[in-house]
Amino acid sequence: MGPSIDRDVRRETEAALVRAEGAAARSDRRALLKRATLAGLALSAVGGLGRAGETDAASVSQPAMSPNMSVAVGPVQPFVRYDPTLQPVVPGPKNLTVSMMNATREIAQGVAMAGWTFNGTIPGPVLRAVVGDPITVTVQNEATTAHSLDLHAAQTPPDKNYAIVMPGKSFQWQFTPAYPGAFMYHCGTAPTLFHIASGLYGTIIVDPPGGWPPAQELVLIESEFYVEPGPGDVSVPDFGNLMAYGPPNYVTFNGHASQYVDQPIQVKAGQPIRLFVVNDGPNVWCSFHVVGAIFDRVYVNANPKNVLYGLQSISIGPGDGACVEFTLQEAGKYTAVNHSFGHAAHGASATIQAI
Ligand SMILES: [Cu+2]
Repeated sequence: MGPSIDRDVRRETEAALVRAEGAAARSDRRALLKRATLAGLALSAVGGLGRAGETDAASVSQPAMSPNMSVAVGPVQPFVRYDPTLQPVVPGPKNLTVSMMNATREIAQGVAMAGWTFNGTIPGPVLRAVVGDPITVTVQNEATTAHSLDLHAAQTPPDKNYAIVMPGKSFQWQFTPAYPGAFMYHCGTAPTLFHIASGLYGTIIVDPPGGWPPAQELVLIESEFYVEPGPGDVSVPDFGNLMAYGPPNYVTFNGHASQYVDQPIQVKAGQPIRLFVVNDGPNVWCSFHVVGAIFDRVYVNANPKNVLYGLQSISIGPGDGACVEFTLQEAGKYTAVNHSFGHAAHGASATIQAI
């Protein structure tokens, strides 16, 4: 663990501990400290948020109550299947706008979670660009808590361009992606763990110069949810369980535990499939496999220079991505899973129907 990562972890943990102070029932501070210490986190100044340059994230919109209460419970939005089809892109300048919004959405059949979203959906919209595109990013915070946008496709000082954006404010910056890939984006506001688990995550696909050969292009974003009962029939993110490294309640592809089992992803048999898989975590590893298929080619991080052949599965850690290419020669129902089957049993399963 490098010094800067160590510092980030410590900062997040400190902020988390302070936020948790008001949540006496579930998030006893001493227990959290003990768990954090057992986890080997160096806590030089637990509860101390006064260091220069680190006060903004922690001091805004941090009511003295459970962090769970900082998600706004609203009416449950009607379920809409997240379209796994990847839209094509052409090279050129791009304007990418994301807006943070409160929303209460279904994450599994009959389970609605009050959370935070990019553009109203969990995951946020799939963004796509090409290496060399000049990209203008606009971040609009329409939610009620301070948020930010961390774009893994960029190389930029995070303290400058992954800035905290206050509710009602917006922020704009530019970058030009240098590497192709299937990248995560997420809110980076402390505690990042809580902001990702509350729904603020998505993916940006950066194509190589010249693009990819024709194929049926799909995207699956794995993430997991940790929830506890909230007001009424709505669940809320379970901050205590998150901090305790507890098990997730649901592991999902594209934000819903059973959407592609209930409504399979349809593809054409005998024609190549290119599937971008991004693991947005926040914690769980993905051993991605398609039952009945072998990946002809796997591109680590979805960069065509990182090619592997004939794989049964590909390991994708949180905050990482891959591109898998395969062809389903015979019609039938094939199942994409996280082959760590405890996670498949909790929702990381999708039916791909070849017709
Ligand atoms: Cu956030």
